Amino acid sequence: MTVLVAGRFELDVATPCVMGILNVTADSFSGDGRLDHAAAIAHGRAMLRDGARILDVGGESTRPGAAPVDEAEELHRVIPVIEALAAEGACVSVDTMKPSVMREAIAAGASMINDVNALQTPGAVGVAAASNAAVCLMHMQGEPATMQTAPAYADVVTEIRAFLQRRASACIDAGIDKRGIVVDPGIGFGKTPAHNLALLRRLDALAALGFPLLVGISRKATLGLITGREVGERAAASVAAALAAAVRGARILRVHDVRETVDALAVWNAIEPWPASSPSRTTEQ
Ligand code: 7PJ
Repeated sequence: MTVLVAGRFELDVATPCVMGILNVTADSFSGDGRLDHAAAIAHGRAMLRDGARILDVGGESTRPGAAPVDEAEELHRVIPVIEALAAEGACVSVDTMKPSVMREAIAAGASMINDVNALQTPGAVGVAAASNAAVCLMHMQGEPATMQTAPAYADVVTEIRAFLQRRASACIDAGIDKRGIVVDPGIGFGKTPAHNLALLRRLDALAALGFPLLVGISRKATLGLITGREVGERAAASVAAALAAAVRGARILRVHDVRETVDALAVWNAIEPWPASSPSRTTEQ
């Protein structure tokens, strides 16, 4: 499966592409949150210029221990940003767990729902099915407040693969277009560094589900552990991890450092084209 249908877009994911992270938060773990709408919109435009194919707009931090954000505040943060960037022709994803925010974001022009809770909140699947937005189904063990306390799996790859298959089937049964489903192992969401590395080594097993695979490891703690670097100094580590994920089958890389990641993918692609490689592009229907 090489085309992802997301709202009015058809994204060619035969070659890996980049999703730029646009946090409209005060407490993002990576320290890049922007509560000011104009600054967030400007950053979104810059990521598009740098080669991002999708902008992932989020108003509620899901980092371990983050404070929840109420619905009105989340809407206030993300809707103006989504509206502005979608109106300029961007393929915008909304990073939220709340069905009401999903609905408003789609009305504002979002083409994709990125839910770290894999649309398990009551009402979420219905909102997605009633739209033509793509969905990213991410695995998380536990919930953000407590997920890093004691993550445990009998077999992390098998369990996550089964979970993603189950959620994708539930979405298809509810009427969501299977060409709009993306799956994601959820690096760092109820996982130890060893779990994260095991998943990255076996991404092929998740790619085999047949849905485009999204990986988000940008600036995460596992990279800090490996390099000893603070969160603001993990760009090189993030690019290396994104490239390794792409080589193992990831088709969408969710990153902060868009330009660096796009360049790294382009160089890899020039040396060692991906199977059935064609220039990655997005067409608007
Ligand atoms: C992820 C995400 C991820 C998806 C965050 C951060 C922490 N969504 N939202 N996958 N991580 N789909 O920005 O690094 O890995 S929040």
